[in-house]
Amino acid sequence: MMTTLPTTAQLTERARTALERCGASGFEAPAPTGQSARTPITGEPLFDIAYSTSAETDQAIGTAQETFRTVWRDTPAPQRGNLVRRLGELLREHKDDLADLVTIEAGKIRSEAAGEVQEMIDICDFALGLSRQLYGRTMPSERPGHRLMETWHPLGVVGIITAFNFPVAVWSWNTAVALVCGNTIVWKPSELSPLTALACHGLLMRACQDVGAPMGVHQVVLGEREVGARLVDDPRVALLSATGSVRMGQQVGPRVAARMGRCLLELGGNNAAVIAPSADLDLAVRGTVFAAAGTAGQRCTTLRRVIVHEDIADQLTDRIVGAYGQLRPRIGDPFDDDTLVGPLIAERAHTALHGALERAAADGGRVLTGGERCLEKEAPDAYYVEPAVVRMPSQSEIVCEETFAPILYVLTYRTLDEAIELHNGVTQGLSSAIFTQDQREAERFLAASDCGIVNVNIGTSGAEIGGAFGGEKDTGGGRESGSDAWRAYMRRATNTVNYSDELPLAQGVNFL
Ligand code: UN1
Repeated sequence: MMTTLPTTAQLTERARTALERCGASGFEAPAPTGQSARTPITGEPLFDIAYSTSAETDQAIGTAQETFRTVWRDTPAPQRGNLVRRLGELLREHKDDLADLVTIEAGKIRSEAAGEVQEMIDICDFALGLSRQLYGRTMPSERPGHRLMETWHPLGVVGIITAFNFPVAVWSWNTAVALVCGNTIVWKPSELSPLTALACHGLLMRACQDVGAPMGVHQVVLGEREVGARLVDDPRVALLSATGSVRMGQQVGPRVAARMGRCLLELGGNNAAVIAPSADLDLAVRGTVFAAAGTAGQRCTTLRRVIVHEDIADQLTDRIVGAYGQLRPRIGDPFDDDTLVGPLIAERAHTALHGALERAAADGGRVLTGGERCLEKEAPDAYYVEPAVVRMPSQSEIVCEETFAPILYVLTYRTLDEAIELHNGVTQGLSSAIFTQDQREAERFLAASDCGIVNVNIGTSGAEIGGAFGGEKDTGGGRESGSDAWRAYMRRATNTVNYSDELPLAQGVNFL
């Protein structure tokens, strides 16, 4: 490691400045309540954070519902778009402030933190355009003098639960789209990233003031799972959009369904890349290393499995291991421009990494590189690790699990059918890739991968906001962000309008 880590005092000051500039203030030194904002850079607490009580959460949902009913649902969509346009401007102005907070709270390296804020700006642009394009269809009616059409209407209060790893972008995908669709929002961010949430809220409140929108359109509630559970169980929350683990989704989904609410789930992935004999190995190596080791392996789109043809397996793994060697001196302070791998979010991620490597070894896996903890002396409460590559003899149980840490399992195949079977042989279905120059192979994979995202000659992570984002199977089936994902945030009404002076019944039925 070539640089020393910043101190917690320096990070606290940097966070305070960014928060104030984003319109969030009043932070105190951490009290011994345990309810504090922390930084994974040093593993130490930054500020005291007060969790929302059940009365406060109840009130937040009530205010959001009231604002929906009295103002927001009747505000024309292009005017709602104007709020999102202003938010996009403020995000451009405060890109560095928010990126600072993302680095401080999630440990992301600078360019990835800035990239995350860029996704927010992009979705605001997208949602602004969308505010004039919430199209319904018209269909030919079977009856004369009748018009058959669909119209789309706001749902009500949208509850958003987000994870630490994309603390601001996932909120913005949901919020920008939900707002132009006419909904109001109650957001419960991860308890690991309350500061970024308060900064986003501050900017959105400023945008509301600037354009004359009601501030009640957005509420933040802070806390752990009990606070999220209130959103899950409250019948006033029309749609619950939740990002996190499969386990979380398995609890949330049935509870929301039991009250006939709507759910949009974006859960874990176990993303794989098939690397075929014809692959451009330069692309394959770069694509693999960024997708597997970027964000310290903590994206839901992180590449966790490489399925490589046996003829090129040794060559490819040697090159990947070589590239990982270049990462090793660049693990550390995420604020340093030379750093490529920042810290894991917390101790439990390190424990999970360690446990997974042990299980992989027990299944006959060979650790080719990585897995060691770094900077332990400098920051005993922070968890920096060398990204690991493990050659596996088979797709054993541990390979089928999502370990939220930088471990890349390498498996080999002989026929494309075999590769596809391995690829689809896990319960998650988020993102997938094939590296090949054979068009037939690429097309076969595009059709056969059972994931929500299927790429050719590009890694599994780093999706653009223009497409619909999400996955199948245990990943939950939800779609967020671009394309027609907006439909999840609205309800559809089918309308038949009779402009004739007869009342013909459908299907030719005669009655009275
Ligand atoms: C996530 O990790 O929760 O495709 C979202 C990507 C990012 C979003 C990841 N645009 O990697």
